[in-house]
Amino acid sequence: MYKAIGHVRSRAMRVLWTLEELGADYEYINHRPASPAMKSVNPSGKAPALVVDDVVLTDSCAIMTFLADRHGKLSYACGTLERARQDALMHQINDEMDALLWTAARNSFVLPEERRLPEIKENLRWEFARNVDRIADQIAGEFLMGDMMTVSDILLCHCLNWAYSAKFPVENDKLRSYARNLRQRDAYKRAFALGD
Ligand SMILES: N[C@@H](CCC(=O)N[C@@H](CS)C(=O)NCC(=O)O)C(=O)O
Repeated sequence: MYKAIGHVRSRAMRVLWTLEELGADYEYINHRPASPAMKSVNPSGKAPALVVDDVVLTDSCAIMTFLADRHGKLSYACGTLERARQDALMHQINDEMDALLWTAARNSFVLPEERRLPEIKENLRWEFARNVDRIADQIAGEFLMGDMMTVSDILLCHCLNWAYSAKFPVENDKLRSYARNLRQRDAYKRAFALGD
């Protein structure tokens, strides 16, 4: 059984949603990011982590990709062109969405107060709004890559949810309706409900 560690209202949601999509057996351990409990699992205090056979795996994208490969779902096979494209999409979403949202969060409440530069958020919002259309243009069907859902959809939908709560604009109808459909999935709802 997997142990999925980290609060569901953090990047841990990506891992929990992946586990639900795969129908995998797991235990959810609710540790807050940067808490002593989280540091006892991952010394950086960063969430999520996944414990597999007593080995601690870190980084949400690495964990999602590992799980998808292991269960033969939500991913194209290693060494295929589709997989290269899937990995490229993951990097793009990390560069063009996650990084901007995370920089905004760090300058709002994560960094020590004297290190925060709140004025940077206006620039980050502008850049995010520009990147939204770029990602939306790449949605090839019901899912980012067409007919098959992949871990890139979980990453993108999570970043769009995060954008909503951080008040970053997602003014693109295609992207909004794409995310709305993903949120209707039973696996998404089951993972989200872990935070209730
Ligand atoms: N690239 C990592 C980032 C992990 C990360 O920064 N997680 C946040 C919570 S969403 C965290 O634990 N922050 C606490 C900290 O940075 O001290 C991933 O995707 O897992």
